[in-house]
Amino acid sequence: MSQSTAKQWSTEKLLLAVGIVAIAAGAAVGVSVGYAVHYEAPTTRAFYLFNNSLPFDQHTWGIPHDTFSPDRITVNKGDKVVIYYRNIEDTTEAHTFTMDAPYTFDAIVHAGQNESFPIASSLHSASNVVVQVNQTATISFSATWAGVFRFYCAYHQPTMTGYLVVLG
Ligand SMILES: [Cu+2]
Repeated sequence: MSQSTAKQWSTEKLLLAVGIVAIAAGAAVGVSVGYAVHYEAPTTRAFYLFNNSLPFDQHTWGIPHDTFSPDRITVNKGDKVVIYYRNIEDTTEAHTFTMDAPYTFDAIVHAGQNESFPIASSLHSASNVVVQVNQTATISFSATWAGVFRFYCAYHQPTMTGYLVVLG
């Protein structure tokens, strides 16, 4: 009896069993780490946001060629969001960063291409900030509400639109 049992556990089966146990253990560790990361304390998440121009004729297509890059910002509820918004136009075209209720933000607009240049303007609890060519804006707010929220450029609709995804 014991001999036949030993026969059943051939090297191949033993390796298979060890493999399955290893995969199961790995998955358990992965899930545990996933939960630990998911429930970690709120943190500050920084993003660099740019305007982008797609290479098509706006008059032919009847829509602006402007878009956001990136056009998705994903955070956890409770995070502090900091967006470094840059107008990298090669023409004298302004863009806005605009959000609808419930989100508002604080924004500091810098006159030059980086934050060391003198401040052009400062906004508190704004829902719209205009950034001229070569200007940058530091936009910050807390991700208080979970859900999917549109952010957009008021001058280039409907194409220059992005979404803030707040995981609850
Ligand atoms: Cu725009």
